[in-house]
Amino acid sequence: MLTSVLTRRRFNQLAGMAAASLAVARPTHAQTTPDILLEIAPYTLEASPKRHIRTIAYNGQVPGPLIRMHEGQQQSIEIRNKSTNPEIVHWHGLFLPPEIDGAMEEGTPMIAPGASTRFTLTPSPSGFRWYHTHTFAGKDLTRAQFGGLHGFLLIEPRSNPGNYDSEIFLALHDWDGHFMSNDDGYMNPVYDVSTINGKMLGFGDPIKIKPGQRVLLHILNSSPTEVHWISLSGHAFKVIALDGNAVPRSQTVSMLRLAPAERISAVIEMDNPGTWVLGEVRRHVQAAGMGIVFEYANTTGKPMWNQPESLLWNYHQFATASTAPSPDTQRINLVFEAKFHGHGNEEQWLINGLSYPQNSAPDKLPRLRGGQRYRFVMHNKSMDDHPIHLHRHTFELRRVESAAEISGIDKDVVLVPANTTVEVEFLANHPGKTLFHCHQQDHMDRGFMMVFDYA
Ligand SMILES: [Cu+2]
Repeated sequence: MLTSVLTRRRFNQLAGMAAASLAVARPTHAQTTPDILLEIAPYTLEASPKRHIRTIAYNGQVPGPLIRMHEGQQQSIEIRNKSTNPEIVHWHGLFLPPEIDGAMEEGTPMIAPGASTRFTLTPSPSGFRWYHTHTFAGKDLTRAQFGGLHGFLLIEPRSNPGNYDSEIFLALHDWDGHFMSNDDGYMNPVYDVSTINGKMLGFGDPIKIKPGQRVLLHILNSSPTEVHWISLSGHAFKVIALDGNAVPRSQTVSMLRLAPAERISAVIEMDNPGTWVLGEVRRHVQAAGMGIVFEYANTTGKPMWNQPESLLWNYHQFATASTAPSPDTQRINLVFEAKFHGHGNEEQWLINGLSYPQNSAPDKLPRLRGGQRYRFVMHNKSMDDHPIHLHRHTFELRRVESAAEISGIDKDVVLVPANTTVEVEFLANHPGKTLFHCHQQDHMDRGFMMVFDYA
């Protein structure tokens, strides 16, 4: 308890510091070397020799550096913004105070161009997390999550059985987006280039493996807007964790589905020597570059791609049958809708009839109380699927698409398909402002956010 109090005071101090540096827009000169230094600066990504993408990156690489922390072990962080726009870094999946969580809607200060910020954080919970920018893109489809500001974050557990020989981290991303009007008149981003770890298929280094290895794959969908379906030809995935949290029932599948911001950890038995493609199942997305080559030692030849046999994906397969719903859980209805502004125009997104920030006014906001367990009953009354993210908390999937109640799947993002209802439960045990939003950048930019607050 004492540590958390001290930490909190420290955070407040540091939040003040960051605000000061925003005002003077001048780098903070640190006396000691931080544990983690992130430098945000313009960068040209070579997705292939013919595809150069001018973007913004962490430490001159896309994805940013893989950050490993140990659960509960305090880390000092320094972020330098050498770009020309204010920036902010969100630590996705961690339980951090709102002052440093990395959303301006929660009160984390933005870092002005040329300025730096320093703070400490105590990482929890363990598992596969990530860090990314949390700014506004609007009509500029090179900014915010459309760009290169994302990276892997692994919070090592206090003990790790380590039933694998090597770990591989892969990030799926889409680039060079432009808005296109679809049949119903809605504007959606479409992309010319898709990459895994910043490279188009055939242009990155192959992943070298040895027969008999057990590889633990950590895969992140950092796409600004797109759901992706992934398969590794000749192999299957034994899914052990969703969004970094162990699933109650591991299952072996031939294809993974990842909505924006979702992560999957899976073990692959490397028992089929050859040269294989891991890639997007949809042909046109793989043709745009979303693939990477797995190459066994002493094999040559053209990488092989086979369409997976089963294209089924659902969350249920990893869950256990439900435990009885706890009687003291309070239900909160959240209705998602689009307000259409006419053919070729961008729609506005509404939660319970209002966009952010109107929906988060004290008289409109569902009231939460610390220590209480809640069930969000999310009714998606739109024609789009939405990857819904709750900051600073983990929720448990309880019902997906009107199927039977389930339990045991803890996540921080859930895809709520069009015209369905999804129910999740969480314990309100991280007081302060908490951002709830659709992780699709163009949707959150057009009002699909809400900020809860409780003491
Ligand atoms: Cu959405």
